[in-house]
Amino acid sequence: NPERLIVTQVLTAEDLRDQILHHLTHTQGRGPEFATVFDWRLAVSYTVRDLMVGPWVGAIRAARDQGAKRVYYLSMEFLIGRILGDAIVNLGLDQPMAGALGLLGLDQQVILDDEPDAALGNGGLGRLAACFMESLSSLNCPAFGYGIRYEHGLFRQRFEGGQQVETPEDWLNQPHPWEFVRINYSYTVGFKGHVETVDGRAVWRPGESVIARAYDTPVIGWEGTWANSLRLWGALPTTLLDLKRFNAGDHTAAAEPEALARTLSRVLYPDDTTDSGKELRLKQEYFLTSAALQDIMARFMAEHGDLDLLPDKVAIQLNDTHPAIAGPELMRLLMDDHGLPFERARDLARATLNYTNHTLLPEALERWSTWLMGRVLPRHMQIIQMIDDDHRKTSGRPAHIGIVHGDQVHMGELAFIMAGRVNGVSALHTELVKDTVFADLHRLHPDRIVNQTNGVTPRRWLRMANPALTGLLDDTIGTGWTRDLDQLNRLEPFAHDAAFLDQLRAAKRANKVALSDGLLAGLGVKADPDAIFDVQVKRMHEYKRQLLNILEAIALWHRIHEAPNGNWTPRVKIFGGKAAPGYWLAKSVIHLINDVATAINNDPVTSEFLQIAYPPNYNVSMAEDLIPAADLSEQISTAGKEASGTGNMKFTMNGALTIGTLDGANVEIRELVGPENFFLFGLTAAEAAAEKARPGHARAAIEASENMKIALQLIAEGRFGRAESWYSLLDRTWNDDPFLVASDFDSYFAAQRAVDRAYADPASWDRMACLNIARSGFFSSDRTIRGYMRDIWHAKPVTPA
Ligand code: 26M
Repeated sequence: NPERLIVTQVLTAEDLRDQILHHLTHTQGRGPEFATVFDWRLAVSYTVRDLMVGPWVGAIRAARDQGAKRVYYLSMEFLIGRILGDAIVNLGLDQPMAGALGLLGLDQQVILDDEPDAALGNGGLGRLAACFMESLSSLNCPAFGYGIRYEHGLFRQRFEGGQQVETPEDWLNQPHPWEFVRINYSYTVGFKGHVETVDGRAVWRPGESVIARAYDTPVIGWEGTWANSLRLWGALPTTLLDLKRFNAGDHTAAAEPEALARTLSRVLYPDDTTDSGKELRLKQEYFLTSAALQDIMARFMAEHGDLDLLPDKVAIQLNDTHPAIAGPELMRLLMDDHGLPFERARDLARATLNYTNHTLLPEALERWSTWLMGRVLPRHMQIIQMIDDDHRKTSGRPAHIGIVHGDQVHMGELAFIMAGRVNGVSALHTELVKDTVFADLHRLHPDRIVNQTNGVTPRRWLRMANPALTGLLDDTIGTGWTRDLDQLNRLEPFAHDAAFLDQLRAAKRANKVALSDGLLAGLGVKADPDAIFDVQVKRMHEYKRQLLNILEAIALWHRIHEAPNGNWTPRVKIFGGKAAPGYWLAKSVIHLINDVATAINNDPVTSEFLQIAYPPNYNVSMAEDLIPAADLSEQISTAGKEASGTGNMKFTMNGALTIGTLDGANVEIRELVGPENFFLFGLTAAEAAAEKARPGHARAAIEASENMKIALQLIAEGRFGRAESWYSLLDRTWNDDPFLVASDFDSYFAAQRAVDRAYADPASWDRMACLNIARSGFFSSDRTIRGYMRDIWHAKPVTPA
């Protein structure tokens, strides 16, 4: 068994050096004296990849040989980030690789930083999919991730005059060493055309089609014994050129089949909430779903061949409604290709499919016009109508709920009705899903909605991103926490151990010094490592309330000015995040933060107490640098709006304290770490809903708050760039304030002053930080995946032969 030999033996630095030199010469085609950082990085990557293949092939073979149930995670986004560092950690190669690179005279950090992020996602939903893939492998759960191999991931962000400018991301402009192209795993995906009836069976004759080609990336689990595949589909034309048209002289039309294929997997849609109703987006969603389901059915039929077994052998998870066309598509395959009657197809599909909801925001719920759906996917539109009619008849539901409303198809309702289980992503969110968006469907199907609180992988977000803290943890409680994060509770006794707390502080300080150096070099911002590092990193959105944070900075700045000799706790506020290109208001907040930063950072009166840094182009790799260096985690969304959050969990396990509302998973974080170790502020979800309904709530709250008034006034006076720039923002805050910035302002400002006082007492702060780490074990995505395996997928781990 050739591929297993390599991993079972212990590799020395010399072994790895030889492999790297081998790949440099024979794969990269370079002599060491001519090699660039890129050449070396590829040689190192191929060396590491070689070690993943054995466990990968072994896992695929074991799952097939044992006839195991497979989990299929369908997601339009996988926000992976870099792969090399994570693979080195999971394969346990840290030590010998450091040695090998030392022997070659290479700087490991330089090599790792050369890898572009795989940024095939917008934010939380895409990063969750990536953490899940890693946990599925770490838990030996046989699984495939299915997604799209976007040529261009999430746009890159620059600031010009403080404003966001987007440029295309181009990660595939260079070889991607982690993927294996599978030219024999190709499926045809059709669009448009018409539906015929042949021998009493519906036959869809698509008017156009593309080929979906599989690109597989192994995802190696902790300790390198199992790897699953992330299978990303790239689009290819079915015919390269319409020769008839070309010869007739119509060269543009001749290239038409190629044009669709070239655009389909070209670019990730950069919205993280709103649905723009675009035909290409619908086509992308169907492209992913159709290719995945054809692949799933081909594997299932080859292994089992008996459709009755489908729910026993296949569990499909829909990451939000983006792949919700899977319901009608699976029914189409079962009815039109396999000849099953509607009811059997429906029952099999429902026993196989599950749906995760990630948001309650009404503007984020996907809807397609029946016109567009009928034109792009005519057979699916028929099946959707059949599903809706059938559901009305069998559930006795009231007339006002359902999938098709007037000329709109509601993808949330479609996903719910076609799913065996529907889940929310935090305890609070799941209750709100039951009470709001799906209240009616929940009444009809009271057992369908379940909770699976999100989690994050501790391998990437602790062991890899925070070597300083990892070293301390390993020395103090052993390494077992890496696979069993609950073991962090062994730190509890050390919360009163002064020597340990000093080491904890030293680890945090080392991370802050490294970040401080980066901020100085990259932005010219002077961040004192002894100041509070106060970090808010996430997509820019009104409900996440970056505006609340920057208004607090303005008010604080004003207070410091009033008493420049006061006992202020020095603070560095760090922001990171992108706005959707068409989200005008979110972009205006970016502009405001940048202009406020310029004014405040250059103010000699306050500069030792308050600095603001907003490094552009926040991404997974930047998160890996910022989160381990944070003292304070800003989780300040309007209660009831953030489904879960996952950044909040990463900060907690890296020893930052949270200032936050009772929203999403903050509720569970606070319960677990203890309310005395969490800075709570703001209205509850119920109070916020009531406040919003009160006419004139914004104006009343502003008038009642001296600090809020001052902050708005300073903006309106033009203290941070031209006042006209901020009119819309100010107008919305005074007159509408839909996310209750004003209502929560005083409570937030007071909580921040409590943070100041707490930070001024290092022993107490370090104890709180220690307890946050010790009690964060619940937020491992291993716990989340075990929950899905038990409650939703009924899947079991597999032992490789
Ligand atoms: C929709 C239409 C067109 C283009 C893009 C979209 C779209 C893309 C991503 C819509 C929503 C998208 O993501 C939403 C998201 O990231 N939700 C977050 O999910 C996390 C994981 O569950 C939660 O932790 C966050 O609270 C939630 O906001």
